[in-house]
Amino acid sequence: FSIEQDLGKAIRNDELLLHYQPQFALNGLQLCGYEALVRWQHPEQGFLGPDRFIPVAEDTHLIVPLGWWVIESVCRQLADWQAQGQPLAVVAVNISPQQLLQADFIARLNETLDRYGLEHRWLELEITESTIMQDPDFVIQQLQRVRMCGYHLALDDFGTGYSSLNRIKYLPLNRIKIDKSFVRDIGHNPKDEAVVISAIALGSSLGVEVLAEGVETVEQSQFLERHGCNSVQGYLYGRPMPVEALVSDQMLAG
Ligand code: G
Ligand code: G
Ligand code: MN
Ligand code: NA
Repeated sequence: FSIEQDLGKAIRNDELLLHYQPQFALNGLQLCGYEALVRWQHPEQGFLGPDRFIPVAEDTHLIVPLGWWVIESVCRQLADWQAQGQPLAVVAVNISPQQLLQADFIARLNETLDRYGLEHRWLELEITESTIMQDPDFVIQQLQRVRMCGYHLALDDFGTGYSSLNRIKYLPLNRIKIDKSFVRDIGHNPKDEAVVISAIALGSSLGVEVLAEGVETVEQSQFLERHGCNSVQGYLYGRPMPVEALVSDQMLAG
C-alpha cells in the first residue's frame, strides 16, 4: 500500500473524515470553539491518523486539495448547524503554507463561505511559525487580507518554532496556542512553567487571546487559570471526536 497513490483517491472518494476537539474558555468553562482534525478511513489499512499522511500530503502537494476538502467539510457542518437553529461556535482549521501561499487562496475561501451562507468570523485559520518563515513579507500581507475579510487567525504550536518575537508582533493574530509540549510538565518542570507564563504575558501585552493545548490534568488547568490563560483544549475536557459524539456528549454551543 502506498500513501501517495491512495491519498488523491481518498480525497475524491470521501474516505477522509473530520474529528472536532472542543475548546473552553477558562472563565466559566463555556464551550467556545472547536479544532477540526482530519483522519483517514482507509478501505484496507483502517483508521489512519494525520501523522501518517499529512507529511506525505505536504511532499506531494496533495495538501492543497486536502486542505480545501477540510474547509469545505467544516463549512458544510457549520451550515447544517445554522439550518438546524443550533448556535454556532468558531471552528479552527490547520492551514498548510502551500495552501495559504496560493494566489487565489482568499478568493476561494470567500467563495466557499459565501456559498454556504456563513459569516467569515466562524472560521479560524491556524498557522504555525514555520509558515511565516517561508516568505515573511508575503505571508504577513496574506494574513492581513485574511483578517480584513473577517476570519480569525491563530498561531499554532507556539513556542516550538524559531520565529522571532519581532516578527510575531507584525502578525494580525486573534490568538496564540501554546504548544502541548510546554503544558505537559506543568507542576513538574519550572522551566516549562516559565515558558507558559511568558507566553501568556506576551499574548496579554499584544492584546491577543491565549489558548493552552494538551491540557490533561486538573493541576495544569488550575495553573493556567491562575496565570491568566484565556482558554484550553485537551483530553481533560474532550478528545477530538466525530460530530455525533459532540451531540451525545453535549459538546455543542449554546
Ligand atoms: O490528533 P492529531 O493527531 O489530530 O493531529 C496531528 C497533527 O496533524 C497535528 O499537528 C495537526 O496540526 C495535523 N493536522 C490534523 N488535521 C490537519 C488538517 O486538516 N490539515 C493540516 N495541514 N494538518 C492537520
Ligand atoms: O494542530 P496541532 O499540532 O496543534 O494538533 C493538535 C494535536 O494535539 C492533535 O494531534 C490532537 O489529537 C492532540 N491533542 C489534543 N489534545 C491533547 C491532549 O490533551 N494530550 C495530547 N497528548 N495530545 C492532544
Ligand atoms: Mn492545530
Ligand atoms: Na499545536
